[in-house]
Amino acid sequence: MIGEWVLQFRDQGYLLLEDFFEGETTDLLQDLIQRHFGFDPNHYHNDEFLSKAATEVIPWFPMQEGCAPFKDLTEHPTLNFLTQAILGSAWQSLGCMVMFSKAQSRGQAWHQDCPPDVAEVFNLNRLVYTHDVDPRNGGQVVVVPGSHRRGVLPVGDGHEDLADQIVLAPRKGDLLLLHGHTWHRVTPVADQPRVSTNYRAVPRGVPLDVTDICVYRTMRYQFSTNQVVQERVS
Ligand SMILES: O=C(O)CCC(=O)C(=O)O
Ligand SMILES: [Fe+2]
Repeated sequence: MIGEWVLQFRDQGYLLLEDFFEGETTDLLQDLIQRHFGFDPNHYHNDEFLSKAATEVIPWFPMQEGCAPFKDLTEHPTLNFLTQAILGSAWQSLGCMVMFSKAQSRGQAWHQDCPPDVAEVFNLNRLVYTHDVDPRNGGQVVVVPGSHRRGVLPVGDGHEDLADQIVLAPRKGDLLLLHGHTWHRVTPVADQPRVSTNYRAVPRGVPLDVTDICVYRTMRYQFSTNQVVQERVS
């Protein structure tokens, strides 16, 4: 089983495993997330819209606050076994980030979590879904299979449909593995807020700040300095 998953991940640059986590685990995390953000769809104004942002997500780093249930998930045996099978031994965790999208927000534009300049220098993104992504509400994850081997995401519009994309609607308890060079985005979100939680990791020897620069279709953006480090034009 794990062997097939690894082959599929290596080939496709992503792997969606349904019902990977137990309901009890994800319910607890979802509850903590709701408490943190005040998860009330009416709480936020729909017309609050950032016109220039390629991506509209509010982050939370619960492990930095010692929130134990998020840490407990890092001890999940199958998750760790699978991570080691993909990354090799002595892989390192980059912690965890909850990403909250308000109602009527733009999702996340096409991006690569880290620059694809060197094939071996990448992160593994392990995404945990604590509620169903309902396609009627948007927030689906769109990926281009095999794009982790296709180099830099082409310049263009952040939410344009690409010919060979596939659209995923992960459900509560699902695990989505994404290679950091895989082209992916999150479609705009309608009336209900959306959350996902990432646990990123890197193989031994890859710098722990590998995801500090994210590649969008219009720019390379550095989070630590909040700066566009490269404008991309066709
Ligand atoms: O929220 C998602 O489903 C995808 C998040 C994502 O692109 C990321 O964590 O880098
Ligand atoms: Fe991403």
